[in-house]
Amino acid sequence: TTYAAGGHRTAFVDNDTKPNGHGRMLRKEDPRFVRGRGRYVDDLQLPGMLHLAILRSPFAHARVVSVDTTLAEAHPKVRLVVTGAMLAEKGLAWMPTLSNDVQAVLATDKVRFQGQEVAFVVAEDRYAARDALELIDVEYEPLDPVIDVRTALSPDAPVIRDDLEGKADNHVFDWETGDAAATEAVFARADVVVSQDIVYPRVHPAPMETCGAVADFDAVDGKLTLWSTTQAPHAHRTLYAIVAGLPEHKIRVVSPDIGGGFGNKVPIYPGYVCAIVGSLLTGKPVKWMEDRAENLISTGFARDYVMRGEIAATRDGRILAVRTHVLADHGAFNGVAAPVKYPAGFFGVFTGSYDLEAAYCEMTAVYTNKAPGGVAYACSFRITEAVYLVERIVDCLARELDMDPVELRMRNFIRPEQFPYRTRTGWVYDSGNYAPTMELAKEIAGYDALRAEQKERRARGEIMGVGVSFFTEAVGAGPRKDMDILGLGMADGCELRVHPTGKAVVRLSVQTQGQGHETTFAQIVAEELGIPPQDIEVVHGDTDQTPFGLGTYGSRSTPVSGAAAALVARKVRDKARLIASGMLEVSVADLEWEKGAFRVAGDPDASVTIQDIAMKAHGAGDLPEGVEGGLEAQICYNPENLTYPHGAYICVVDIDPGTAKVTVRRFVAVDDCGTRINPMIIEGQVHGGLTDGVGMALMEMIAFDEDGNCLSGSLMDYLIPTALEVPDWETGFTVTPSPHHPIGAKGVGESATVGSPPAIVNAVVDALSPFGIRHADMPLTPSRVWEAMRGRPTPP
Ligand code: MCN
Ligand code: CUN
Repeated sequence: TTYAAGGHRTAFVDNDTKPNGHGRMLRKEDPRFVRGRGRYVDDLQLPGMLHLAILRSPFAHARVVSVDTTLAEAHPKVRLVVTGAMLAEKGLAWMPTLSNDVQAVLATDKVRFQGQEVAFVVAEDRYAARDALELIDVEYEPLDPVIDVRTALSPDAPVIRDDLEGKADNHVFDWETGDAAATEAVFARADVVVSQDIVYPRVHPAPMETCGAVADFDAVDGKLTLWSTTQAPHAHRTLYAIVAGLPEHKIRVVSPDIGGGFGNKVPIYPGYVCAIVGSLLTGKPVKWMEDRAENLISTGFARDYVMRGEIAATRDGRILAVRTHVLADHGAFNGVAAPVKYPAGFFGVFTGSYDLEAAYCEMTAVYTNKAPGGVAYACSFRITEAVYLVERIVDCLARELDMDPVELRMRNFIRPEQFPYRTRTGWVYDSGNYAPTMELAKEIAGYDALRAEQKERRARGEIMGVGVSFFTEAVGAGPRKDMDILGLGMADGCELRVHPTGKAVVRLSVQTQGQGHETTFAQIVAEELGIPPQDIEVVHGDTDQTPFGLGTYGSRSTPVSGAAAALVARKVRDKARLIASGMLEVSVADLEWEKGAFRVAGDPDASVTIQDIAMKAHGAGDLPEGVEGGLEAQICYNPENLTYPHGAYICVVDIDPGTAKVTVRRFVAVDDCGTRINPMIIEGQVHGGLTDGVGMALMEMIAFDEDGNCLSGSLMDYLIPTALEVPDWETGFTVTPSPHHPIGAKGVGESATVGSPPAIVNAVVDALSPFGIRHADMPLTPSRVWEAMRGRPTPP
């Protein structure tokens, strides 16, 4: 259901309109996908291709005593067996992670999490490779594992990373932001202080397509081609170049169609490196494709923050300060993908959408015997955790003050005239206008009526809750002065070429995983040049064909590459203007641009279209003096700041008193991502993110037993929502353009995943308030809610 501003249900807007620029438009890529013609990594079949399978550790923590590969090597279809010791001889047993740690490609000394890579087999087919894994005999000497993040730093905890020189504990980093003393002073004089322990459990992005790669090393020209499931082809190529010592022009990384990324495909996994080694050693193309269990157990997890939130306020509901302490579980290797300057991602925006006097966060990150990762699953670089923290704790305060949670938020919003607004932790919010967004959500939801209904239902013994959240995100990393991944600055190239007949090709460094870039980037160029989006081809995901840039994550494609696409189109337009002045024999100053054509001011009949100009640029005859032939341009865009989208969400839940099952009855999401390029795609992004939110709030958790066995290695154990678990989403929008983005657009890809979990949990806690409950940790499964209703602590 879609609502226009003002809260009125709109008739379904025609999806078949063909906007010559921004607007609703069916996705150009979908004819391929709905016909089963997508080209994914696993679809690739190369002549002579071999298949790779990885042997993984059954233990969370164990010494590797010996690895015997004799029987596996004797398997008739096996071409190669590689162990950690063999990689160590070539100096390839360890690789850098995206956060300046190192991670074992194959274990040499110890295994440090269940599912860690120990050896690999390359065989003639996938089945033989898998069979041969069972012929490898590994002797382990089990060690005590560190599973509970709260005891990881105790003096008697086993040291996980004894590979690091002089490492005598499981400490990764300490980090702080804000002003501890100022915050303490505000807390000391506040009327009301509320504190709450809040856990954001470990979850997993679980994209439909697991991770994989095909590596093909051509020994004759010395060139490596790697088709891989990557969200950042250029960054990956440079890292392979550095690790392997190959020049970049001898490495081509191709990211073909990707079946969902959600951050899972940002890191470089040992499997990619194994595939490369496999191809180098066999001289054949080698394919590696994870199965579901491998994906869930061994690849990039998300969240895993144990937080204590504190909020200080006046009695009449003026929020003064927020303070938090966080214990961050980073698993066995620090594989977090975050800009170097931000070891805790953008968690610093935990001050939320509120105008505070002070804020402070203190964080300790530790190693445990669990899979590495840390930033994934529509995280907006840890903003998901930050928003959850502040939106839960604000709700706790509302309860304490006996104040309506919407009212409390409205009273404390940063006001429109305060933008650009510098937060107490140093982030500069570019623009925002929060109250109208919240008002619209209230109106669509019929908030006051819902509260009246809740009262009636309670009187009848029914359990109904209404939850609210309001978020501000920081998306679109760079600028490059502040942000880099391992020294690579976060700016994006873009190239645009208009062919003689007026068709165009735009080349991007970002890579779609389902977000519809082939459509929206064509629309961005169409809006600037007036060439129909159908006539603009988007090329991405191939380092040989696209300019350098840092890739898709943190909803940065529209804020960074989207800006680059608009500016490169304007550059082409500037050149087109020069050519048009020659064609119309007037000075440039006399030309007016009207989407798709230049016309002579005051002479409506004298005009040339962009297509005419393209032909002229390539055609016979003279161009104005100093103008080169061709109609193309390139750019490298370095954003001035992040963009700060916001949103107001309202969730209605019912809880079955007999089974404690939570049903999300309604969900209203009003998002503000500035200028909207394709509203249909935005709605799709929001629907997906809200569904993620239902999963995290009610169903999903990567759990471990005390030995470090991962209990969530299949989709029977790791539950993800389907259409059956979610309501008919009700969405609305407001538009507050970004002042520094050339078309005023802000990112939106992760907004709903960030904003929805607190709304759902707030609704459940609201429903349970008659039971005296102020907080319960996700996922709010029936058993957890059942225990909470009986005043018992959360079961594991
Ligand atoms: N868009 C728009 N107008 C805006 C903002 C965005 O029309 N003002 C459109 C964009 O043009 C793009 C889409 O919405 O087609 C998302 O844009 P953006 O917010 O820039 O996010 P990215 O394209 O950088 O996508 C990344 C983001 C992240 S980080 C995760 S995680 C996530 C998400 O996108 N993973 C996804 N959404 C996903 N959707 C799908 N289908 N699959 C994933 O793996
Ligand atoms: Cu952190 S998940 Mo998205 O940024 O690729």
